[in-house]
Amino acid sequence: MKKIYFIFYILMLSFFSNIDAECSIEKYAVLFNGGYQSSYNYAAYYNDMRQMYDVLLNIYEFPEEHIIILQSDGQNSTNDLRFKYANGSNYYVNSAWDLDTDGDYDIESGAATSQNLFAEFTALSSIIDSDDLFYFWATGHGANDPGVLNASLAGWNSTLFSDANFASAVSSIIAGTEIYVFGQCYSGAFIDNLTGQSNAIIVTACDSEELSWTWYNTPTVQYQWGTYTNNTGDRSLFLKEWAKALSGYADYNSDGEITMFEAFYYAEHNDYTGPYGAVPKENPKYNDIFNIGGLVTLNNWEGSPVPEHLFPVCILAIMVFSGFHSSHYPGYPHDYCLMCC
Ligand SMILES: [Ca+2]
Ligand SMILES: [Ca+2]
Ligand SMILES: [Ca+2]
Ligand SMILES: [Ca+2]
Repeated sequence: MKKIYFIFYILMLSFFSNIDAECSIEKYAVLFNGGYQSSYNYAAYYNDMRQMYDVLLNIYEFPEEHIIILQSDGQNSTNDLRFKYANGSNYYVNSAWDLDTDGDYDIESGAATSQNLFAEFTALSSIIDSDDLFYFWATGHGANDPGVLNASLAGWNSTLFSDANFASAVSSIIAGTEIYVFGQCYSGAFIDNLTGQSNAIIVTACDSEELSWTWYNTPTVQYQWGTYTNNTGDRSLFLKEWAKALSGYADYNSDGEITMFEAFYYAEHNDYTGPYGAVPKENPKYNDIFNIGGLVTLNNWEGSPVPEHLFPVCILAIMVFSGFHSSHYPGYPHDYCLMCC
């Protein structure tokens, strides 16, 4: 009889440890600067990347190992980044691999080709759980493909990732909430392909038939690590405002959280060539068919373990909602955890 009790005890221990693992709410990001070729890989994109990485790492505390960065030619020492002198002539440098200058390389060794991006999505699809947050962000170039609402994201070495192929690749990633941010030209064309992703919020710098814009004529000033308010230096106009919004500028209701909706509102209204700014216009787009953007933030993904006194509630929830996964409301991790355990 004691043996039976012991086996039961082991089974229960195993059960609870599984609950804990399944309740682990984690956040993952892929940051992408395809660059296309060295002559098209403007300093603005590199600066966009450094700031986005800074925001995720230091403000939202994404684990460093959960931020996958594909940047132009990867860890290849060939000069790949184009700057302009004040007289208009170009010069090229090797993009830094250690973006935050802490001594560790932050970018992947492989180049930011469409093939390597596809491989990263495939790898993540077996890691990301249905209670996790997935954040994809891209800067760089885009191509307008034949047909209606068709476009591609440019990768290194002149590779292209079409909107349809991109959506197909990320369809294997099933996270609780997915956020897609595109800064490239014609990026609005990605929205129709991605609306099938569960709990996806899609943000683009421009509409499907529009160009997006960057500063490219501030040759000697690079983005200064950690200074979000720095408006000097080459930057993509929409992505600069998006990063500023997330770094603290967009808390319109002063509740201490910046939702995706707040961030978009700020970025759209402060985009220099946006609908409220100068010409030429880019019209940023926001798609949130699950109506969760007013709740989703990049915070609150600490993977709150279930407090012991709630175990009985979790077990009851499993029995009642067997196989059920609720919509993801990151502002309320405890509520969600009760539903998914
Ligand atoms: Ca290089
Ligand atoms: Ca580093
Ligand atoms: Ca499309
Ligand atoms: Ca707020």
